[in-house]
Amino acid sequence: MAPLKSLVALLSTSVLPWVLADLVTFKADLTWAKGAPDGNLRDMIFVNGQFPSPALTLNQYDNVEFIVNNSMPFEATIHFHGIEQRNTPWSDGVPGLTQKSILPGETFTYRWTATQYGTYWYHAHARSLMADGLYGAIWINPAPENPQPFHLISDDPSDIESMRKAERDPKLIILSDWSHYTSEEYQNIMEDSGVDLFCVDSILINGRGRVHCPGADFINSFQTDYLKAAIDNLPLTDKGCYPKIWKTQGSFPRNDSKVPPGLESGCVPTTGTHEVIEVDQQDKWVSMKFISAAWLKALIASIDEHPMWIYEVDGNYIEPQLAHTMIMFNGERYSAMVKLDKQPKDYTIRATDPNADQIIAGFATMRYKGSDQIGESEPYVNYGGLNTTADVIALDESILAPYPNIQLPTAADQLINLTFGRRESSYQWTLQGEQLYDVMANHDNPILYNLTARENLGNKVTVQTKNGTWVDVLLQVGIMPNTPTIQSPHIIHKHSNKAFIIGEGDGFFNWTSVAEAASERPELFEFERPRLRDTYMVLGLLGPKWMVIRYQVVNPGPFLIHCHIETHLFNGMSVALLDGVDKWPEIPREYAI
Ligand SMILES: *[C@@H]1O[C@H](CO)[C@@H](O)[C@H](O)[C@H]1NC(C)=O
Ligand SMILES: *[C@@H]1O[C@H](CO)[C@@H](O)[C@H](O)[C@H]1NC(C)=O
Ligand SMILES: *[C@@H]1O[C@H](CO)[C@@H](O)[C@H](O)[C@H]1NC(C)=O
Ligand SMILES: *[C@@H]1O[C@H](CO)[C@@H](O)[C@H](O)[C@H]1NC(C)=O
Ligand SMILES: *[C@@H]1O[C@H](CO)[C@@H](O)[C@H](O)[C@H]1NC(C)=O
Ligand SMILES: *[C@@H]1O[C@H](CO)[C@@H](O)[C@H](O)[C@H]1NC(C)=O
Ligand SMILES: *[C@@H]1O[C@H](CO)[C@@H](O)[C@H](O)[C@H]1NC(C)=O
Ligand SMILES: [Cu+2]
Repeated sequence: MAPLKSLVALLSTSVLPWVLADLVTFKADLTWAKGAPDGNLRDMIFVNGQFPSPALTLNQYDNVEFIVNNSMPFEATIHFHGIEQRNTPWSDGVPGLTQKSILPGETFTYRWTATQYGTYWYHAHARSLMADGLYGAIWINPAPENPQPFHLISDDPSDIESMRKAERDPKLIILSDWSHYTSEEYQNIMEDSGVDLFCVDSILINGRGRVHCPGADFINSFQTDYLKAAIDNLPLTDKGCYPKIWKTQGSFPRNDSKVPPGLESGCVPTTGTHEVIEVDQQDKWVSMKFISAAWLKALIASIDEHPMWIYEVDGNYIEPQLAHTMIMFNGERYSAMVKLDKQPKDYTIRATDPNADQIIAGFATMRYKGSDQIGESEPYVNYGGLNTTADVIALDESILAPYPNIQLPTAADQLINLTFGRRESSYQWTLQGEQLYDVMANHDNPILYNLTARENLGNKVTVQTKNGTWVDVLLQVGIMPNTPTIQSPHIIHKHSNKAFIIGEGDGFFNWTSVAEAASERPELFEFERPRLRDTYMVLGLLGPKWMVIRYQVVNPGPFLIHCHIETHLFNGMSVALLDGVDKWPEIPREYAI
C-alpha cells in the first residue's frame, strides 16, 4: 500500500524523549466480490481490490492512521495482530470490547504508534471474516538502537552487512488455508449438523495456490502410526480430510448427513495461480518473513535445499537457530535468514499440514534472478508433512531465546487459570473451562466505553487485573471430563503486550501456584531466557498438558486472549482481560460514542 506520508514533527509520548515520528496514512476500502485465488470462484474480501490485503511497511515509532471504508454488505473490524496498542486500546479492533462494529457504508480510523519493530499482520476480527480473505502483512523496520543478532549467524563482516541489508528489504510470505465455502456458510453448516469442521480445499502462499487432488491412495500412504490410531484405522478422504468419529468430534449430538458431501470429499483439481518470489544471488542473503494467516491449519514451512536461520519470532529478535523446517501455528511469524549460495534455479517453497488434521499442501517458487534452469528441487518435507530424510532439522520451538535477553521478575501478583475444551457441542470451545465467550455480545456497547457491559458476558470470561502488576496465565488442556484426549492444538493469542512463556509440562498442573510448581519441578520452568511471544501453542496429544505465560500489565484497557483457530474463536474460545481496569484512559473525543 503506498502510504501517504506527511512528515509531522511529533513528540512521541513516553517511548523516546525526542523523536521525529512520521504520520503514515493508509486507506483501506473493504469490498465483497468474486475472486478465485485457488482457481475456484467464490465471494471473498478484497482490500483496495487486492488479496491478500496490501502490506504495511513502517518504521519503528511511526504514527499510523489506518482508515477503513467498509463497502461490504456486512459489519467488520480490523485487528493489528501483535501490535501492542500502547495507550490506544480503542484501535485494537475487537467488536464489543474496544469498538462498535463498522457497519456497511461506515468508515473508522485506527490510530496507533509502532512502538515495536518486527513482523506483524492485520486481519478481520468481526464474525469469521478472516477466513474470507481479510489479512495482510505488517513489517516495521527497527530503529537503529535495536541490537541485531546477525553476528551469531556469521562472523564475516561482509555477511553481516548483507544480512543487515536483507533485513531492510525482506520478502513477506503469507501462508494461509482456503475453503470454497464462505465463513458464514461454514459456520451455518457446523450449527446445522453439530459437526466440528476443519477441512479446507487448498493452501495458499501470498494468496496463490491451487486445489491438488493427488488421489486418496496417495494421501493415505502418508498416515503415520499416530494418525492411524487417532482415526481408528479409517481412511482419509480424497481431500485428505478426517472421518467423523468420537475421537475427533467428542460425544455430542450431531447429524453428519447435514454436511454437504462436497465439503470434505470429491476433490476437483484446479489450475489456480502460483507465487514466485525472486531472489538475487548477488545479495548473498535474503530475509524471508513467514506469517501464518491460516484460519484452521498448522503448516510446516520450508524452502527446498535452503537451510534457514530463524532469527525473529512474533516480532522479536531471538538467538538465531538453524532449521530446515518449522511448524507455524495460526497467527505466528517466523523470519528466516537464508543464504543464497546454491545453483541458481527454481526452488520450491512448501507449506504442508504436519500430518495433523488433514493431509494437504501448497507450493510456491523461490527463483534465483536470471536463472534459466527450472528443474526439480529436493524437498525436506513430503506431501504428507513428513521428513524426507533422517537428517532434516526441525526448528526447536521450545528454545527461542530473545535477543538481547530480557529480565523478568521471579514472582507474579496474580494467577489466571484457564482450562480448554469442548462445551455444549462438538464445534463450541471454552477457554475458561465452564463458559463460552459470546463474540456477538456488546456489538453496540463495547466494554472499553462501558464497563457495566461486562455483565452481558459470562462472569467467568472477564478477568480484572491491576495496572503495573505481573500476571501469570495458566493454560491447560486435556483435563475436562468426558472429552476425547485427541483435540487440535489450541493457539492462544494475547492482545496488547507480549508475554513470556515461563513453563510447560505434561500432565495435570496439580500445584496451587507457579512458585510451588517451579520449586518442585525447576526443569519445567525457564526464567533466564524465556520465550517472548504473542502466540502460545498448547497441544495435549496423549493427555493433559499445561503452559504458564507471564506478562506485566502496562497498557490499561480490555484485551482479548483467545484461541486463534477461527472456528474456535467464533464459537466461544476467548476471555477478556480487563487490564489495569483501575487506570483505563479517557477516550479521545474522536472515538466518543
Ligand atoms: C467508500 O465506500 C463507498 C461505498 O460504501 C464507496 O462509494 C466509496 O468510493 C469508498 N471510498 C473510498 C475512498 O474507497
Ligand atoms: C439428519 O439430516 C438429514 C438431512 O437433513 C435428515 O433427513 C435426517 O432426518 C436427520 N436425522 C436426524 C436424526 O435428525
Ligand atoms: C522430522 O525431524 C525432526 C528432527 O529434526 C523431528 O523433530 C520431527 O518429529 C520429524 N518429523 C516427523 C513427522 O517425523
Ligand atoms: C452500559 O451497559 C449496560 C449493560 O448492558 C446498559 O444497561 C447501559 O445502558 C449501558 N450504558 C450506556 C451509557 O450505554
Ligand atoms: C501502568 O503501569 C505501567 C507499568 O508500571 C506504567 O508505565 C504506566 O504509566 C501505567 N499507566 C497508568 C495510566 O498509570
Ligand atoms: C502431579 O502430577 C504429576 C504429573 O501428572 C504426577 O506425577 C504427580 O504424582 C502428581 N502429584 C500429586 C500430588 O498428585
Ligand atoms: C485450575 O482450574 C482447574 C479446573 O477448574 C482446577 O482443576 C485446577 O485445580 C485449577 N488450578 C489452579 C492452579 O488453580
Ligand atoms: Cu482452539
